[in-house]
Amino acid sequence: MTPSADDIVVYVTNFCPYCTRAKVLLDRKKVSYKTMDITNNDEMRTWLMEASGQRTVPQIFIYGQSVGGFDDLYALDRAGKLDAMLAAKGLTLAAARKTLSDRSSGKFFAGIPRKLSHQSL
Ligand SMILES: N[C@@H](CCC(=O)N[C@@H](CS)C(=O)NCC(=O)O)C(=O)O
Repeated sequence: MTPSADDIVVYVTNFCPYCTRAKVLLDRKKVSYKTMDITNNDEMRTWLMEASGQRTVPQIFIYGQSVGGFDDLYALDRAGKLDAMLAAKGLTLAAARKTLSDRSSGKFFAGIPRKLSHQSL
């Protein structure tokens, strides 16, 4: 199935240790995500390079936003930003980052804007 901007997507190839590490990190977060194997798909590889600006795999997209490879995902987690991004379905990356800074202001509930909190995630 083709991923949409509502999905968390990990583009991978065969025999890719960094891909495995990215999936293990996301598994630990208990979020569902789609894995797209682009091993023999030159067209997708070309698209991915353009979309991510990087030529290695994995490439991770969180709700349509390119976050880079495993190192980038890990850095986001270490910086305490990944959980909010994963919870911020439907929001842009910028909004997800803002969510973190606004969390204590009362505008947000459980990491998502109150006005969206009635929607299922
Ligand atoms: N810093 C990158 C490293 C990714 C990486 O080196 N991936 C390997 C496969 S496991 C790759 O794409 N190698 C092909 C290349 O470097 O062109 C990350 O953390 O995702």
